[in-house]
Amino acid sequence: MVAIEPHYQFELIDRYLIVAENAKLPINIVVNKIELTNNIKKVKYDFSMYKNIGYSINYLSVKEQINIDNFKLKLDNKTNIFLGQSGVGKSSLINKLIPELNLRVNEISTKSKLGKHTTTNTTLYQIPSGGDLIDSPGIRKFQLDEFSNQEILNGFKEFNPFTNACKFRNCAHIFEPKCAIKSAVKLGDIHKKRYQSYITLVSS
Ligand SMILES: Nc1nc2c(ncn2[C@@H]2O[C@H](COP(=O)(O)OP(=O)(O)OP(=O)(O)O)[C@@H](O)[C@H]2O)c(=O)[nH]1
Ligand SMILES: [Mg+2]
Ligand SMILES: [Zn+2]
Repeated sequence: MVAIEPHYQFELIDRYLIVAENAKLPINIVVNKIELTNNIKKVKYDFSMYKNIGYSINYLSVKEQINIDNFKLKLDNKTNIFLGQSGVGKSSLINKLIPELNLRVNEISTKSKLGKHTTTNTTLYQIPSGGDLIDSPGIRKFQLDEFSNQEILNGFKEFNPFTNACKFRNCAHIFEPKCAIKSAVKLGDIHKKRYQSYITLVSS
């Protein structure tokens, strides 16, 4: 889950995707507080990169009740976990979906636009009609320390069809010649931003 405020960051989204892909979980990307943008076209353009990979993007406003009922249908009778930066509205959304809960939520800072780490524990709540919602604390620095470079690569699922076509079997897709991933980036089959994100994450 990301939001217009605090403003979404692609590298952070990619970190969440790596975790979820490696856990082999079905993924929904949620963009909350959509009523705060005056340029929805730009927002949709930004997320077209993820849509083209095959992720489903859900534009919501918990505050203005936009798209909530539609989104709820995707959660019914499943166990769902909400991951995202502090202040994006995870607890607010869960409150909207299970109104009798009344979870604590908190204004984001007017100055930094960052959340205040209101939720401190990961807790599972049952949807009365079936299914569960798991609220989690917004993680300040989402580290991938325990992930190998191969696992990071697996998190970029659109790279997968190309990896066998590299000249070197142990290609890391960074400095090697005749790298199929790099060719795909040049041809526009892999988005430049995603490739840059991959390089940053495997080098850190
Ligand atoms: N403008 C606007 N504000 C929203 C929306 N959804 C939630 N908020 C506000 O965003 C702030 C943060 O919401 P929380 O639900 O506490 O965020 P959280 O993701 O649970 O944050 P942590 O528990 O700190 O990880 C609150 O002031 C909410 O009222 C929305 O759709 N639009
Ligand atoms: Mg919370
Ligand atoms: Zn390669």
